[in-house]
Amino acid sequence: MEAEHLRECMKQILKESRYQHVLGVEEVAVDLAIIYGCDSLKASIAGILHDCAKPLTDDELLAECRKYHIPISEYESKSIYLLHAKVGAAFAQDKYGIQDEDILNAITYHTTGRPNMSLLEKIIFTADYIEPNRKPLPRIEEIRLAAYDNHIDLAILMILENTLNYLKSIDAVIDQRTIETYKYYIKT
Ligand code: DGI
Ligand code: FE
Ligand code: FE
Repeated sequence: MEAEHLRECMKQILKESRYQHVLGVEEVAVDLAIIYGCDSLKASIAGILHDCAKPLTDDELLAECRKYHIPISEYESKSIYLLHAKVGAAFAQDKYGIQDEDILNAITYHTTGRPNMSLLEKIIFTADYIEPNRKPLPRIEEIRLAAYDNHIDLAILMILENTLNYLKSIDAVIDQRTIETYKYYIKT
């Protein structure tokens, strides 16, 4: 579980642009860990590994779900790519030797979030969205400011609003977990 080794592994399996995204997520996750008082090594490792199942095709993701006995929700069966999060956590454990539950949960919930996220889960969810290599997104400066200025829950709420608006605009099926997460963070 050495960060440099895991980075090297990701460099091998991810295309260059995705690898740059991963380095960006890692860096922002470490920043946020320092700001919010989270373990920065855990943030680093979760950041490096969060998209480790991203290169898989839909068929490969489904095959891995069978292999690891990962349950597939109704929403995941309609948007198979969502499974890169759960399969990523299974790979983190099985291929990269990660045992820490909090790191594994941060990977599992990095796409939809979930209500009442742990600090590390919040950090990875947020860092995935605000890392500097992302193409321009609505209100991104405002979201970055909130995240770096002690208002991570507000950043999470704005990210969820953006994601829901974007998914509605393209008529995508919205995962119930994303909606539950939004409902939770709008109350905090
Ligand atoms: O893997 P990344 O691209 O770094 O980021 P991600 O894992 O957050 O995935 C982002 C995509 O997932 C983005 O296009 C929005 C989509 N997404 C997020 N929540 C949902 C969703 N797609 C569907 N269908 N339903 C959701 O609830
Ligand atoms: Fe992802
Ligand atoms: Fe990502």
